[in-house]
Amino acid sequence: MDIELVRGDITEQNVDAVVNAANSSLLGGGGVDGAIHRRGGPSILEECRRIRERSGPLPTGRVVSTTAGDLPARWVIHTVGPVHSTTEDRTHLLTSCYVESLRLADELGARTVAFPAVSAGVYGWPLDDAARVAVAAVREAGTATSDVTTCRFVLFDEPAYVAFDRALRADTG
Ligand code: AR6
Repeated sequence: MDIELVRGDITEQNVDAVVNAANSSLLGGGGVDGAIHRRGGPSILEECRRIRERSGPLPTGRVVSTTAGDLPARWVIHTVGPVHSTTEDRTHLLTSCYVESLRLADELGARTVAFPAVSAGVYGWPLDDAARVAVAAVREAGTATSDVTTCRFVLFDEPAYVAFDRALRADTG
């Protein structure tokens, strides 16, 4: 599996699956979540509502998929990153977001997957650590996926891009 870094907007990526940094309600929010629902149109929220009615709130570290509405992708994989904590190590939950997203992408038959820096915005995860955890998780999970050939990290600003670039160079697999 190839790992790519792109500086840009995740809603503009021509990939099979786009990962959304959602919250447990699945009913939308700001950041990546807001952008995906805004650009993808109301069908994504409608599907999220149905999932929510059927299964309740989505626990941290877990994933569900919907179609991608008007986005240039086939699916949106919604995951809930952990809020960063200074008193408790929640790394395993952040790792789970990436591992479970790739597992679900594989199940859907997605070959290309775009990730944002999950938890690195509103949820307050320090950028360098968020990048390190993300890179290690996809490197590890990538060896177990059969269909996914490309994992693209889409970083919205320069500091995020630099942090992921550094993490990728440090973790040579
Ligand atoms: N494309 C790519 N990256 C983006 C985009 C975009 N269009 N917009 C923001 N980012 P965040 P979280 C970056 O806050 O920390 C929402 O309200 C952003 O700069 O979107 O997991 C949800 O509903 C940052 O580096 O996600 C939840 O309540 C990264 O994406 C909560 O925020 C993640 O920032 C989730 O917080």
